[in-house]
Amino acid sequence: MTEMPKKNLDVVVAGAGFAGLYLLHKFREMGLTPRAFEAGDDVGGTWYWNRYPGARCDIESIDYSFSFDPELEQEWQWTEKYATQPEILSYAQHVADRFDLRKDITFATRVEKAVWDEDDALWTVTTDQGETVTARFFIMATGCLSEPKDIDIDGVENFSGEIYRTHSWPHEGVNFTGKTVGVIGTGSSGIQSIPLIAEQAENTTVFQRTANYSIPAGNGPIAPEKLAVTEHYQDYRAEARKTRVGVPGKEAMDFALTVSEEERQERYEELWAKGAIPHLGSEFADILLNEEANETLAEFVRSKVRSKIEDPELAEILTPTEFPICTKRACLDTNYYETFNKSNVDLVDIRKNPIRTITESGIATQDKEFDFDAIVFATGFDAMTGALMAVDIRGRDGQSLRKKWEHGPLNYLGLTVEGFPNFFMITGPGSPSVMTNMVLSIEQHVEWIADCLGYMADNNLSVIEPTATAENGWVDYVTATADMTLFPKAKSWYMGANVPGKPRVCLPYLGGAAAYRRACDDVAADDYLGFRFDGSEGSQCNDGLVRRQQPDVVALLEALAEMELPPFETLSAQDAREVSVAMNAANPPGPAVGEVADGKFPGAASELDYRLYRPDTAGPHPVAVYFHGGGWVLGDHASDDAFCRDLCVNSDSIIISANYRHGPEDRFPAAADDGFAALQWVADNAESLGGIPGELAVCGWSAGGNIAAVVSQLARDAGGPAIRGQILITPVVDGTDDSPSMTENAEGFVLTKALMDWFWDHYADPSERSDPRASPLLADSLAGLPPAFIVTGEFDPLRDQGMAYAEALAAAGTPARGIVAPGQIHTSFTAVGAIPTANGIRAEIANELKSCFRALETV
Ligand code: N01
Repeated sequence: MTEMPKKNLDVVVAGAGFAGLYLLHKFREMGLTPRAFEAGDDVGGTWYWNRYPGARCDIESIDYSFSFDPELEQEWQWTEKYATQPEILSYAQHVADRFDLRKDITFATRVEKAVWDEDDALWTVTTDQGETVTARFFIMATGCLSEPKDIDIDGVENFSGEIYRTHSWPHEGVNFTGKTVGVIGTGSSGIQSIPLIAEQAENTTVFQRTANYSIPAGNGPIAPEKLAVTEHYQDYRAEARKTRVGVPGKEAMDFALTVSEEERQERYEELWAKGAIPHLGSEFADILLNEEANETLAEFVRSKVRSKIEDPELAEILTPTEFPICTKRACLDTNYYETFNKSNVDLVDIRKNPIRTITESGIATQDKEFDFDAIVFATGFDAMTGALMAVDIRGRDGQSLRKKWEHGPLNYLGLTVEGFPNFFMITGPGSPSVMTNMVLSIEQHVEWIADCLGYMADNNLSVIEPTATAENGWVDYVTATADMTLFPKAKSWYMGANVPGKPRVCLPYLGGAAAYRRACDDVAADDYLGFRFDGSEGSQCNDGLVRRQQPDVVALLEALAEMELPPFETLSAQDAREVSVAMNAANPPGPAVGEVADGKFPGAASELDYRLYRPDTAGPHPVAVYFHGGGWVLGDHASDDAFCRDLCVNSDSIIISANYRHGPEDRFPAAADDGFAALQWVADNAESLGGIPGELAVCGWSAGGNIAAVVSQLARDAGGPAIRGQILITPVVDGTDDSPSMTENAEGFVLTKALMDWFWDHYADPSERSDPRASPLLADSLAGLPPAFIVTGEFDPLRDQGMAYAEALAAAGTPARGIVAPGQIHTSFTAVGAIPTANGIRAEIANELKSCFRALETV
């Protein structure tokens, strides 16, 4: 028998699904007094409520289970690749019984209100059964997909037949034999249930608004190789924690657009045969970032869908086209498409023939009236925030969570909310949650909170709350992460787009489980960065942002750290070049241009290579001579290929990437001399190259920015060629620089101070570094130079010298504009495809180049 709840508790938990169960177990282990309130009559959460026919998990059962207890892991045997709802519910019940958790759960009781009492530092929690308890901590463990979306179709109340909703299916089941059934909704719930409803019902009519991407689950007994992981479960779990999705598997570093069509198809066939969705979007690194790459997978799935449906018209309606694949949750099915080949199954495309109303006898669309014995609504959830906002949660000064989240769920780490002390969410918005294996994410949250409460106990701290700075920083970071992906392009529940009037923000954090875990761990390791604590001995707060670089930069830095490559400066120039070439080969390609042509030009001492990028528009075009980066040691005319393509397309200009001699073989001023020779040769040959004579600019990145700045000065001093503008991207302009950015960003951001020193050592003697041909900032005069646009990154050692050059040019009367790109590093700007958060700056660079050319202004 359930014991009576204690009135004064350490923790109140709302929900007894997987999250609530583990919280109770964990807190008990810590010697705390927890109590959970659960709206259902039993444990299980999602798996208690969603009992519709065909309900299964779309994460394989071995992955979708707790890892916190090795004995529990070993004693539970899953029977199928994808467990059914009843089996998962039995598992939850087993966990509850095994750890004797029911005695701390009050069933059939919903938390209605929770109010923070400032004076006593306690939460007062009220239930729908009229019960009130107080607790130091209040935790919402109510799940991401538990609050149903309201039915937003008129006339439901008029229907005289049976109404079913997939999320709250009758426990006794439903027998559709001999019945005429209408099903509205073709998300995961609809796609799973429709084949089984259609097996029983006399006639089934499916109302589809948006066709979804679904792949066959290939369900059956667990494959022997998967079963084998249970022999080393803990290693397998450790591997899972290092992944984006929380399931071990391939997370590719290569790009759909760089491999051959043949390889792509082969890999997609393998994915299809696997019948699993977690790694669908990570088969190639660009699938979720690049529409063209995404389209290759989407089209593959479409062709499979078409091949399963006999009637071409039906096939067309069922073929998904409206959103990039994986930007809405992909579905796993068993005979979904095949079901539409049955003569007693109909499909109504409600985009073309919208539902007008539910009538007494069925559904009236614009064109037709349908009579049904039963209607099934598989219309989804008010996801991620719905269940949290269903409870009236009041923080400091009576502030309500509903009000605070009016425009989107402000939160820190998806775990906490500023103004709501001692309040936690499990898998809340702002955490990866639904993008991952939920059980793994639940465990991570429970363990992080438990550690945090342990830290508070050890340090006599009683109240925790995130700061506004940390919260705003995290929300921005989550948004920036989403913005670099294709997710905002879909009207999905991830984006809050399925519920009318809901704010459009990306609800989950899309950076993946592993990156998220690192962020949470970094916060804890840094004295709980971004949290304020109060306790008997006073307050403490280490305020700040857990992630200061752009999300793709963070991901890049983390990936590089994991590779443990030897620093360039510890290698010989030759070895460094080889590593650099190998790294370059792994980069995503740039966009297609009209023409790429290689050729030779006379350098200052010998013939040198160039690569010309011509736009796909009618010429002649203005021309920019481009100088690659690589510290005068690495790289060549082709090494910034993707960036040159991007610049060519976006500026509608010819880009001529000219090589130059490198150190240590050819030291200062060889590179500068070759740069000037390239400029002269292009100016002299503009017309034959397809350029507009006189419409000439220079551009360069890093050491190439140095050469572009230097040749601008040389051309001024030599009386030509005339240059319309200089575009300097994180340029080296001062070999004597010891400004703050050189110290602040000395390590950790790819270009280090040590590497910069190594570059200089390979290029110019210390006595030569003050020469303006090495350090253009140190020139006697910066007047009369071409207008300059200088871009640097916030975390670039060369940031301050770049900005100093912009200021010095402007002070000398040369038009100049400098910008520091927030959260970017030295290598961000040329990393087309790999650093999408720099796309905006790349567009600005191209625009600046375009605006240099007078000819274009008059076109
Ligand atoms: O809900 P959904 P779900 N008129 O929102 C349609 C998880 N889950 O319950 O796409 C007509 O995906 C709506 O149309 P549209 C999983 O994460 C997992 O199926 O908005 N139609 C859509 O077709 C999943 O993503 C599992 O145009 C209306 C459907 O209803 C999430 O839960 C199983 C409509 C809703 O699809 C939600 O899935 C089940 C209207 N007024 C669920 N309103 C597994 O583990 C909505 N629709 C396998």
